[in-house]
Amino acid sequence: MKKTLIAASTLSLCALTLSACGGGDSAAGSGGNGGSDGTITMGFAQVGAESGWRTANTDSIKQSAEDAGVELQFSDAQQKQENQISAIRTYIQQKVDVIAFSPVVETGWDAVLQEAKAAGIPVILTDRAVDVQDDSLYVTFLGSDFVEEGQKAGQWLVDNAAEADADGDGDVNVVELQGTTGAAPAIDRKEGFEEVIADDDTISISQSQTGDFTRDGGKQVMEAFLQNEPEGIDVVYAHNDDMGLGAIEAIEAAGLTPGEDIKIITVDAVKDGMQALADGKINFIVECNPLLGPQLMELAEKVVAGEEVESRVVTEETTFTQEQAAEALPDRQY
Ligand code: GYE
Repeated sequence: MKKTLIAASTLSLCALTLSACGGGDSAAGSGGNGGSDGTITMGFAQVGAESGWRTANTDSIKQSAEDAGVELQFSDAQQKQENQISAIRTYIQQKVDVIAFSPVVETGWDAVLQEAKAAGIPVILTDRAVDVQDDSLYVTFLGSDFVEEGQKAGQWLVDNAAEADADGDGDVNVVELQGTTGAAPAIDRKEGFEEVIADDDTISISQSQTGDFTRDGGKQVMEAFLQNEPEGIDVVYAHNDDMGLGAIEAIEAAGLTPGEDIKIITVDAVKDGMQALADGKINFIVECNPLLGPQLMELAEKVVAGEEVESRVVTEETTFTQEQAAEALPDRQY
């Protein structure tokens, strides 16, 4: 409440004097309140261009900024935390009205977020969460519930365990392709999946490694998994479609049939993944919506205007079987 009052009075002062109104000592709602013509400047520090999901996410943010008349400063960190930190520092120097970013990993953000707070620039987390001591270092977090996504993947496997046991030996042997080490979706998708499969003692994970959310990474790690266990892998659980698509290439190169000899579960539901699902090469996909741009711009406008926003905004998502993918594909936007 106090924050709203302070922010509201800052806003009316700005309206009266039409000054730049930068500065302030709280992260929430005390940014530049837009330029003198009301235009909001947003600095966005993107993770990279590692996957189809990320490309769709970047397109959504750029398009929504244009639609909302938000002036966007955009940077691509090539999956490196130090690049993201220096982009955020540049945005602080430029005195943007609001900073938004999708943190490549969860930890190591305290210092730079304190600098943003000291400069009075509000921060919105999109897509991925951070692990910081002080939650007032960001205003809100817009993105999926990754633990729930992992649970949905695990639940499909529990429900289809008998069918997934392709070699019929009574054990469902899973290999896991993890996302980027230390990233929120990698940590949480693993946790949610493990929690649910723990209920079924026929299911276990024999090998688990990062493929860094890339197609190439998924392919290489799957090749190694197959070398270690030429027989007996029943299921691949990939933390995104791209790694699952890479695994398909490795499985086919080993003379096996993806979707039959080895079942594949992935997360994202981007077009290429949905096509492979409809073609029978993937067995189940948990959706993760990358179209966060419109909600991000709405939140940014509110935050810059000093309005209260929810501290957590969760995106709504579904799941797809092979039949559902074939039906949904023609209208799929990404
Ligand atoms: O699932 C993956 C991307 O953070 C939700 O990052 C995002 C993940 C997405 O590289 O494909």
